[in-house]
Amino acid sequence: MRIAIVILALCAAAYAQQCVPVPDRVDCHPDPDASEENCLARGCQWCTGDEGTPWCHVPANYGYKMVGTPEETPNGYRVTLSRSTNASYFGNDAETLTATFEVQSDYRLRIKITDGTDRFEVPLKINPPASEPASPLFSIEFTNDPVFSFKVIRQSTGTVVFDTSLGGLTFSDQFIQLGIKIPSTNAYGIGENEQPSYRHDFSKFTPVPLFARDQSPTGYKNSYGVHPYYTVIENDGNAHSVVIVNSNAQEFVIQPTPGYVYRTIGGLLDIYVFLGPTVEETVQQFTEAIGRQSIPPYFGLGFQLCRWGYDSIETMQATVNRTAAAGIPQDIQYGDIDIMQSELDFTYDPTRFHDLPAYVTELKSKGIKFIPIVDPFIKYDEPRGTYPALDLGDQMDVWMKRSSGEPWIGNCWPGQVYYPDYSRNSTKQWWAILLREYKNLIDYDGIWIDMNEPANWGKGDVVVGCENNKYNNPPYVPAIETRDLVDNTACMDVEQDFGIHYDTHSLYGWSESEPTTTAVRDILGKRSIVVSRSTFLGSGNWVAHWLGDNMSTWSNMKASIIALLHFNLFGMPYAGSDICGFGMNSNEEMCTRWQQLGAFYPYSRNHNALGNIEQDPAVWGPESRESTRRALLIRYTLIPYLYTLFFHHKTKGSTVVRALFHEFTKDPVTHGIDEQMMWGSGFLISPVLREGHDSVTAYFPDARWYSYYDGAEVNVRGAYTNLDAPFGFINLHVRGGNILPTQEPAMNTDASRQNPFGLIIALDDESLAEGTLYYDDGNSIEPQDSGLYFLTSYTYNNGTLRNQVERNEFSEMSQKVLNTIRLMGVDREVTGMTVNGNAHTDFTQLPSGEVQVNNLNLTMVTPFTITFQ
Ligand SMILES: *[C@@H]1O[C@H](CO)[C@@H](O)[C@H](O)[C@H]1NC(C)=O
Ligand SMILES: *[C@@H]1O[C@H](CO)[C@@H](O)[C@H](O)[C@H]1NC(C)=O
Ligand SMILES: *[C@@H]1O[C@H](CO)[C@@H](O)[C@H](O)[C@H]1NC(C)=O
Ligand SMILES: *[C@@H]1O[C@H](CO)[C@@H](O)[C@H](O)[C@H]1NC(C)=O
Ligand SMILES: *[C@@H]1O[C@H](CO)[C@@H](O)[C@H](O)[C@H]1NC(C)=O
Ligand SMILES: CC(=O)N[C@H]1CO[C@H](CO)[C@@H](O)[C@@H]1O
Repeated sequence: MRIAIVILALCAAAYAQQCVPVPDRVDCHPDPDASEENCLARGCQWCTGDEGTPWCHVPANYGYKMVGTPEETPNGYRVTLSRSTNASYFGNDAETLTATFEVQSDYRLRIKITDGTDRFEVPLKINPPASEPASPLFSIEFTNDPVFSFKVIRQSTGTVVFDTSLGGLTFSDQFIQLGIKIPSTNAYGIGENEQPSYRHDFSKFTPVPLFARDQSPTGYKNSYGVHPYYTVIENDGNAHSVVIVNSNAQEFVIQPTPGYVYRTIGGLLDIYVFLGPTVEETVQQFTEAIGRQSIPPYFGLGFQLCRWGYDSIETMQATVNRTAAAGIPQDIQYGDIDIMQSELDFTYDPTRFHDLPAYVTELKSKGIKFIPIVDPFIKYDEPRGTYPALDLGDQMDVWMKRSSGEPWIGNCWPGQVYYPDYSRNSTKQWWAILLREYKNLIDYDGIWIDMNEPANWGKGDVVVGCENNKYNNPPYVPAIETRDLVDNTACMDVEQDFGIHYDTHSLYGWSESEPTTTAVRDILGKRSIVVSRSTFLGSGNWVAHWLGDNMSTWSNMKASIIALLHFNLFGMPYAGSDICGFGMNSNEEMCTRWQQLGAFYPYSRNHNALGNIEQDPAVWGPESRESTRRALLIRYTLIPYLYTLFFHHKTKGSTVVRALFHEFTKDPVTHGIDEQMMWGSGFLISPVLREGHDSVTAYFPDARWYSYYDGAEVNVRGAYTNLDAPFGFINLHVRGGNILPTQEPAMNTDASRQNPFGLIIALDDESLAEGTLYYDDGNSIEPQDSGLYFLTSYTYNNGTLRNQVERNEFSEMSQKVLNTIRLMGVDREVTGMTVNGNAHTDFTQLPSGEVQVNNLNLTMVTPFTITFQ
C-alpha cells in the first residue's frame, strides 16, 4: 500500500477578499435573512451575482490548517488540524480536529473527522471488507493551501473522485460543513425525497435536506427516511460512491462546481468512499459495509392488495373476491388501521371486522397471506387495566421520556400517545410480547410498521411543549420542511437509551425495525415481511420499504421509478410505491398504466387512502382488468428470475431493479434515462407514463433486444425508438445474452410454485446466452446461510443448452420439471432438436423466429443437453 502525500507550499493571504467564482461558492448564510451586513458580520465574503446563487459565501482562506505533516498509521494517515480563522458562523467551533484516513480495502476508504470530544456516533454496525488492502485503487493527497483540503484520486486514471477544496471545513458543536468537488455531473442518490430526475441537476444550487418526516415525497422535501449516499459515474465510465454516516438533521447542496456541500448539525464526519470501479460494484461494496436485504419470502414477490378505508370486512372480502373473479393473482391482503378497534394497536374491531381471525384463516387456505399495520405509539389515556399494550408498557418502562423523566406525549393515531423507545431492551421485549399475543389473535404472515419517523400531529410535546434550548432551537436548521426540528415530531431533548432525540430522531424507524423483524421471525419461525415507512442506512438488513403516501397522479407514477432506483442504490431493493397512488382519486387510464408498471416493482402493492374512490384492479372495466391480469401473469411467470436476483443481492449486493447505465455505463445516453428500468441484466421495462399516450419512446442500448411477447428482435440498437403501447399493453424486452428462468403462473405463488419451469433464452451477437436459477422452500430463514437451497446455471452455446447444478439442497426440487423453452434470436430455420441425444418434436417456430419448445418434462436437478439443428 502506498499513499502519496503532496503538501503544496503555503501561499499566504493572497486569497482573502476575493470573490470566489460563482459555481464554487459555498453559501455562508444558508439560514434565512442573508444581507450584506449579516454576511460581513459573520466574517463571510459578500459578492453579488445571479439570483439563486450564494452572494454571501465562504472566503477562500477560511478553514483549518494542518499541524505538521500527516502522520502514518498502520492502515493510513492521521492529520491534526488547527483552526485558521477567527470567523465563527454558528459558534462553538472546534479549535483542533483529528482527521483519520483508514484504507480498509483496495476499494474502501474511511475518513473520520472529529474534535476529540464525546460526540454522537451512529450505532450502525459496519461490516469489515472481505479482504485486506493489497493494492489500493486510490491515493490520497493533502493540501494546506490556502487551507487544509484533501483529494482521493483513482490511481488507474488520475481522476480526482473526492476533493474537499470547496470552501473550508467548518466543525462546530452544532454546524459541520464540508464541500466536496466531484469529477462529473453524472451523479445520483441522496434520499429519501422526491427528485425530478434520477440524475442530479448541477445547473443550479439545490439544497436536499434529510431528516425523517411524515411527509409525502414532494420535490426535495425531507421525507420518511435518511440515506446520505451518492454515486458518481466518472467521465471515463468508472464509478464510485460515498456514504456519510450521520443521523442528525442534515443537507446536501447540489451545486454547479459540480459538487455537494454537506452540512449536518451534530455528530461528526464519518465518510466512506467506495471505488467500484463499476456501478454495480459500488453498490456491492456499500452494501457489504451496511448490510443487505434478506431474500423476501416467495409469497412476498406476489401481488399485494391494500387500502385504508375498507369500511367493513364485507368490503375487504368483496375486493378480494372480485380480484379473484377477474383472474388477477393475489398473494397478500393487508389490514390498515380500519381493522383496529378505535384505532388501537394490536386489536381488531369486533363489529365492522367481525370474524376477521376466521377470515384470515380462510384467506390462508386459499393461498393468500395477511399483513396488518401496527403504529409505534400507544394511546396513553385508556383506562388502566383495559389495554394490555399500555399496562405492560408502563410496567416494563418502555417509553421515551422528557428530561423530567415522565413519558412525553404526542398526538397521533388514535389520540394522545406515548412513544416507545425501541433502543431499550425492555421495549424490545415488550414489543415481542405484544406481537406474539397479536399472532394468537390474528394469524398474520408479516407486519407493516407505519408512522415511525416518528410522526406527531403537533410540534413536540403536545402537553408541555418544548423547552427553548440548544436542541429544540439550534443555531442552524437545515432547509427541512418548516425549518423547525420539532414540527410533526418529538421535542429534540427527549431522552432515548441510545441518545438524545436531536441525534437519534432519524433512527427511530430504523430502531423499530430490528426488534420487529427479530420478534416476527421468532414468532412465525419462518421468513416473513416487515415493511417500514421510515428507514435509515442499513434498514435493509431488516425491512422492506414502500415509497410512502403518494398521490394518484401521472407525475408521481414517473417519480416512483426514480425512487425505486434510489432504494436499489441504498441496498433496499425490496421496494415499490403504492400502485395507482395513495392520496386523491385515481382513474381508470392512470391506474391501468400504473398497474402495468407496478407489476414490475419488486414490492408490488396497490394501496389507497380513506375517502378516495376504489382503485383495486378489479374495480375497473374489462379492458383494464385484462391488462392488469396480463401484466401480473407475466410477473408471476418471471418470479423465479426475480427471486434469483434477490439471491444475488443478498449474497453479492447486486441491485435487483437497475438503471440502464448499470449495464451500459459507457453509453452516455443511458446516464439520463429514468423512464425505463431493468430487472437485473436481462429484462427491460418501458412503461407509458403519460396520459393519453398509446406509444412510448424507449431507448435500446447497443445489444440485441427481443419483445417479451413474441420474441421479435427490436430493429434498432444504441438508439431511441417509438413503440406501440395501446391501452392494455406494456413494452417488455429481453436482452440478448440472458437466460431467464420462469414458472407457469397461477393465482398465487403457493399455486405457481407447483407448476413446471421454463426458460427464456435470448441470444446475443455471438449466439450465446447464460443465466442462473435460485430456488428454495420460499419461507425458511436466511437460506443462503443454512445452505438449504437449489442453484443451477444454464448456458447456451453453439446451438446447445446445458444446465449445471451448483447446489442441490432443496429436496422438493427433484420433483420439479423443466417443461418449456422460448429461444429468441436463432436467425435461421430450426429443423429439428434433440434432448439428451433423442429427437424431440414438440416445438414450433414463430414468424418472429422464436422457437417454442413444449413438453420437455426434464427433471430440474438432472444434467441435460438440448441441441437445436
Ligand atoms: C484572530 O484574532 C487574533 C486576536 O485578535 C489575532 O491575533 C489573529 O491574527 C487572528 N487570526 C486570524 C487568522 O485572523
Ligand atoms: C366472497 O366469496 C366467498 C366465497 O365465494 C363468499 O362466501 C362470500 O360471501 C363473498 N363475500 C363477498 C362480500 O362478496
Ligand atoms: C441489552 O441486551 C443486549 C443483548 O442481550 C445486552 O448485550 C445489553 O447489555 C443489554 N443492555 C442493557 C442496558 O441491559
Ligand atoms: C458446433 O456444433 C456443431 C454441431 O452441432 C459441431 O460440428 C461444431 O464442432 C461445434 N463447434 C464448436 C466450436 O463447438
Ligand atoms: C414426465 O416424466 C415422468 C418420469 O420422469 C413420468 O412419470 C411422467 O408421466 C412424465 N409426464 C409427462 C406429461 O410426460
Ligand atoms: C414521488 C411522488 O409520487 N411524489 C408525490 C407525492 O405526493 C405529493 C403531494 O403530496 C406530490 O407533490 C409528489 O409529487
